[in-house]
Amino acid sequence: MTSSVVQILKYSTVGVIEVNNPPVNALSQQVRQGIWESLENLENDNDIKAIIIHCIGKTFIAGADITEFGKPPVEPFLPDLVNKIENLSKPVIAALFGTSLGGGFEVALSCHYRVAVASAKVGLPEVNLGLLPGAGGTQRLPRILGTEKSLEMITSGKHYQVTEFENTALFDEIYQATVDLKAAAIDFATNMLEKRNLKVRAVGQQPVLQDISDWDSKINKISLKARGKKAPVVAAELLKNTQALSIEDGMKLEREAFLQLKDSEQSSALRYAFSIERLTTKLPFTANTLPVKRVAIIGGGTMGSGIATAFLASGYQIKLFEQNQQALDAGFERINDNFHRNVKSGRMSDEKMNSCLQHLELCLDYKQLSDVDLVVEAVFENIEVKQQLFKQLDAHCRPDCILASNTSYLDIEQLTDGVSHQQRIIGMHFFSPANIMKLVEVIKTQHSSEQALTTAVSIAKSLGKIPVLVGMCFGFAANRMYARYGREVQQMLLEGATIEQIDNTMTDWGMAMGPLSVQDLAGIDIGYNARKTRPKPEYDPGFFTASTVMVENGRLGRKTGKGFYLYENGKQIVDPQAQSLIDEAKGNFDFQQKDFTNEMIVERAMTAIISEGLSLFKEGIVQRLSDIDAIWLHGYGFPRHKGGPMFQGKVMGSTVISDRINQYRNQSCIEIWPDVDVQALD
Ligand code: T1G
Repeated sequence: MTSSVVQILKYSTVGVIEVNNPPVNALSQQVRQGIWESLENLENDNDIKAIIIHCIGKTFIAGADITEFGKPPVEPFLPDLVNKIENLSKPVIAALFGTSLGGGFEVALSCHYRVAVASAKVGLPEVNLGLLPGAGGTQRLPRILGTEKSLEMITSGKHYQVTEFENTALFDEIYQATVDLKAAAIDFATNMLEKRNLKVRAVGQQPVLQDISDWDSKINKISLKARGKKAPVVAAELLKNTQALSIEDGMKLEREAFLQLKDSEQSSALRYAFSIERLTTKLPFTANTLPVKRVAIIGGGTMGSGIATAFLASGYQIKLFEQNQQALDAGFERINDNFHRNVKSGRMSDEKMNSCLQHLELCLDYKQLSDVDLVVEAVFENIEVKQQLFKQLDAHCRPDCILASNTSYLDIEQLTDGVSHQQRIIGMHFFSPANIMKLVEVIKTQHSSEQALTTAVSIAKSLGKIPVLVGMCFGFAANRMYARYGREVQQMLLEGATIEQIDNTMTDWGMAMGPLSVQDLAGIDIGYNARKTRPKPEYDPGFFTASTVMVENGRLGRKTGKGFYLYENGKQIVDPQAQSLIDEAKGNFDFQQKDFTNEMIVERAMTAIISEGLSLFKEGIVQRLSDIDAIWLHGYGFPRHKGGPMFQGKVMGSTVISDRINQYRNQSCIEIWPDVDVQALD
């Protein structure tokens, strides 16, 4: 009995159901059907006394098939499949490796035994998709681990090393990572059969281990942490309300809650986010990637040291280049601190840190760059400085060495004018802190080769980053859109909104930080200096007046102890002085003052972002509207359960967006609210 994704193998009295559905053995309809039929086949086979569910490839089942969620469910439904496993007349053993997640872990929980390799991980990450475990996970896990641990696992959506459950009923055997898992599972079944110890142990027939006494305070904490996300709170309530029910009644309530969440906007936004961040690496061309092992990072400042840290942590050989020993030592210290923070937070072991740092070479002489495959420059954001640097790189690096600039807004073609082999020149714009933030804009100049771009995207992915291919324009895609957002909120400051109201409104709506707080964090002078490289738009008299006033009063943000806010001992404090500077500046204009509500602020800010995104798409700076959402999710702390600005635009629809743009254009001008193709949102 075989299908293209599930086959049966027989080893004496042990039947193995083998799943082979790359890339992650997701429980597609075909896989569910194949397992269902294989269970029936083996249950009716008198020679078979025990059944193993095993997968080949990189992992045991990693969950339901996310690509099926948007379509009507097709039988066999997963809850029915897991119940079939549990109620089978013969013992079923799950053999776990890789990441057994969601529905995959639920299949394992419905088995009568579970064995795993020590390197395996398990988890119920459904809340990350705006869902909850919908195939018995909320009912079986508490029957094995108790409600307290189950509540943590289900509402956090985290992945757990199986060794964490060594002395619990979750696993019957945990083998060394190098074991032949299928053989070990067959031995386990055979030995247990010989000892007549292999029983049909139905987890669902056991009582829930009710070890939570303070449900309300736990649920309250979960709700605060959820910051508007529904799924974790619904899951917690479900666990509380079903802990004393039978598995049948509990699964009925689980199913209802699951279906309700599945149809929610939050879940479609979170599922959208999951898929689009994997879409960004799909390029409109195919080219071989160049081999890159040795990378030179030029500049050991905040950005350069962060970028070097990211490369080192992913196993690259790094040459950190600076212009003098003092700067080089400072760069090394920053990298060292980054690694020590990783170790302190438990993200990295001491051994791993030491082996990474072994791959760091400190350089002062351009000649040392003659063998590198890629250079990422992160020197001072000044055209002349960068032009001088690129001349040196051209003279000392191999002609096929990719030269990437980390500039956030300078014209890369201008920086590299005269450099040989222009096809190897690109941008790789990391976001600060570069060892933490996932977004990398891979910037295509008019000469960049498809090979150089493909290589840069593949490298960014190997760093665990989200690369987005963007074209050349001032601020590329991310900063251009963020500047549009900044312009709109600062214009609202000139029309009556206050600093605190703007930031609180946007954070209450879900943004990780208020836009004015972001200015203070980054340094208000960064944008101010960037804008000074271009003429002030005649059509926009109020253009970034608030930032200008701050900078001209020495208020650059956190780094000077005050900007839009005051900073004392790291605490951000509302500063009436900042607001009065803006109120004073308002006197130079005759903008109609408005009594802003929070909704007005969000609506206008979102429409500005969506409008700029549509312009970027129309100009071909980005390949997809969803790439813009990946930028906002991973570059600017956009609330993941709202999908991204363009997802929001799709939810609101082209007519609403068009009407809003027209309304704002009438109060302003077409240069600020240009014609865009709103139909792209449909
Ligand atoms: N369904 C379909 N495709 C999936 C998938 C899934 N569950 N998970 C990953 N893929 C695809 C992914 O889109 C990409 O495709 C490729 O696999 C490699 O993924 C009833 C309802 C498993 C840790 O949430 O966390 O079960 O881009 O790049 O970095 O209660 O994928 O190559 O075309 O991420 O090695 C629960 C989600 C579902 C797991 C592997 N499960 N996946 O990471 O590879 S809901 C999840 C992951 C559920 C039940 C409920 C990761 C991974 P492509 P990748 P990776």
